[in-house]
Amino acid sequence: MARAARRAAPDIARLARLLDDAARTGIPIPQLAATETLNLDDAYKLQAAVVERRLDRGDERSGAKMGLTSRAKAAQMGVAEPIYARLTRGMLIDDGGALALAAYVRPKVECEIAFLLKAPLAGRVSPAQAMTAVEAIAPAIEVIDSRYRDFKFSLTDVVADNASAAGYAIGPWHRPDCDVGNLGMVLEFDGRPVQIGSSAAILGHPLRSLAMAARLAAATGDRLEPGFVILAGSATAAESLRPGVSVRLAVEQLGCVGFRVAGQAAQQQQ
Ligand code: 0L1
Ligand code: MG
Repeated sequence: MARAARRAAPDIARLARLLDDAARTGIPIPQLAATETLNLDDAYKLQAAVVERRLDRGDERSGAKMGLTSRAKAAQMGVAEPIYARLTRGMLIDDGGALALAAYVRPKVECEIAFLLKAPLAGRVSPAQAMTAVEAIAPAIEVIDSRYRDFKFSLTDVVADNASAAGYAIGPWHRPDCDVGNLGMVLEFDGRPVQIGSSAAILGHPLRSLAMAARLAAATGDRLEPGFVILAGSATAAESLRPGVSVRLAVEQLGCVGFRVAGQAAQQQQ
């Protein structure tokens, strides 16, 4: 009987360099899935290697994010469960500050809830157990930006690309004594609503997403540490940024967060 050919191990260091260079230069690359056979484990290893390159340049870990947490987005990608990725301090955009478009390929924003941890979280925990590790809760905007041409990717591509994580802004922190299960969220561009949703769209309750982050961190060899910010995932579809626009997210009971978009995207300048 003919034996199945053994799959060659992917060259994680080479692929990490490709993705990291694309993120640094704003010049997108073709999908890895077109030429590489990556499984989900490979993709998470590649994600860790890409982020490690940032840390080697002096950036610091600041947290983690969950992606594809809304039913619509998961169905669009054909995935059964959300994905996990890493945040670094270099991705932080000041609330009320400016986002320099030139640093991105084709950025979009998402409406999120952020948790600040006061204790480590790992493995299988219930949403209620996850809550005991939360120091504070805030409204947050995530900036996503695919390093692949035309924002086209497979599931393993997007996991390897750190789930398109590219930036985040955090609004005022609140004591975790309000229920974030069903809060109204409105995203405005220049004062006009462009996305309206509820935090209930984040896996039914953002705390479920936090519990899942703990499980996926452990499963992918990562750790959720005290002081980490965890973005629970978007309550709405992502909205593309354009030059000059003022972005503001208002979340019921939690207040607002926002920034201004300055300059032009790297691709538009070529
Ligand atoms: O944070 C997210 O839900 C985005 C996950 C990656 C998919 C995308 O870039 O649209
Ligand atoms: Mg997101």
